[in-house]
Amino acid sequence: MKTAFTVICTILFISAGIVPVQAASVDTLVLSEIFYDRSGVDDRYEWIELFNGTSGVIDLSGWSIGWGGTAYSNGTFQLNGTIGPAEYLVFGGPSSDLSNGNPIYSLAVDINPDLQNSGTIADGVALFHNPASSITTTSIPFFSVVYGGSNSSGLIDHTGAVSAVDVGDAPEGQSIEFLSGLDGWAINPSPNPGSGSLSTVPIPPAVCLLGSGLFSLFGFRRKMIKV
Ligand SMILES: [Ca+2]
Ligand SMILES: [Ca+2]
Ligand SMILES: [Ca+2]
Ligand SMILES: [Ca+2]
Repeated sequence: MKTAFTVICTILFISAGIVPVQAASVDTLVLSEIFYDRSGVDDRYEWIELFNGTSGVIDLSGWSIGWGGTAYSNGTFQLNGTIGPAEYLVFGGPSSDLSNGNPIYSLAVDINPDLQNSGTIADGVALFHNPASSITTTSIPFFSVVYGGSNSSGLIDHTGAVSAVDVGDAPEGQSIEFLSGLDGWAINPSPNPGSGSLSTVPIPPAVCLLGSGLFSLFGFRRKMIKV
């Protein structure tokens, strides 16, 4: 009966259109978009966007970004501040105009050295759940993206294994964007710093869980009365 109740709840939620699209949901802090190749000089126009897919505020002081061609530790910077649930934040610049999507920076920092522009040999950007000062060539990222041709440099993913190439090389003026765990990364011809299509993992149908619990309690009491 409890299972039946859950099934009924699920049907009700689906029929009411309340069940969100799972494909765009993430449940962690992720790199959500990277702009690494402007039309013209890249310096001071590159940016990295993060998305908080959790239901809580994340203190970014324990997190950092690393990037490079041969290793993520070729360049690093320390994040700071906080990022709220389902919030996008953009780091980099500090320049902002139409050529790089008009970003508004949470942390205006000249990414130095500049992000690699990929090509036949893939490059990578990684999010570390460690301070920047501790990042080495062997640090395992919390989340990463490898973009471009072949990953002949052996950049690793969050498992510590050599990463697959996540997405091709974005033409200048375009970005690479994380769409979700299922859809992965894609080249975005219209960079959208500070926004996107990601959402947090939907809250379990609390009403159903509560209802299911009450049903159990009610059923239990009925049994008690019978005895
Ligand atoms: Ca660049
Ligand atoms: Ca360029
Ligand atoms: Ca720079
Ligand atoms: Ca975006």
